[in-house]
Amino acid sequence: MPGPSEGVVWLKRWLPVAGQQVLAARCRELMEGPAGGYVPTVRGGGKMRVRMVCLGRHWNPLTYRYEETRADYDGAPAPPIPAEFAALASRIAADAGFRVEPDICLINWYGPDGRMGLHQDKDESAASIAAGFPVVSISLGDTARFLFGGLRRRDPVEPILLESGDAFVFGGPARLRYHGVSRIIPGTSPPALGLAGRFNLTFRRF
Ligand SMILES: O=C(O)CCC(=O)C(=O)O
Repeated sequence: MPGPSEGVVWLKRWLPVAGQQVLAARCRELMEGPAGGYVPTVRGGGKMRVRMVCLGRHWNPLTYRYEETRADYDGAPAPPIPAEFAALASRIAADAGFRVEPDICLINWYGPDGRMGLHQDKDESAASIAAGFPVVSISLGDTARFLFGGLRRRDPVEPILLESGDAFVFGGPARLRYHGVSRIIPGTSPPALGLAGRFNLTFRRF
């Protein structure tokens, strides 16, 4: 597992279960609210294997650009990122040794068959990526088999089991490392959350 000197920090069980319950309830509301969750269709016509909601800016899966409204779906404006979400992400980043005020949050819901192919997060501004502002992720619910690779798609990937409450941060020289989710492990969520699946929140600075 790469470490802080390489820009990668895994904060196991960063968020206690009580905090996870609060965050999971907010994620549910946002998924079900106006401009809530939908299953995006990507370039080439395939459906993603997650339900997604974007806060702060909408990530368009057809153009791979951020925009104000959901041009690929229903034209609804992206809801703002709640101040408490941005503050939470800044705290996680600080614990990982980074200073950042994220202005985008993508919430992904993974059902039992959820997964996400290996990709780089490179649609933020060139200035943000050059500055190495990290991607900050926090997981809730079922454990995910997260794959963390290198800067080239063909580099070896390391499987990491991200559990509920875990935060994972990669920035600086690691900002463009490939990553994805190969599977969810059903039945592993803390019972107190009442989740049959997984929420993952990723924060970035545009
Ligand atoms: O679900 C995860 O842990 C990763 C999500 C992800 O890769 C993304 O939103 O870009």
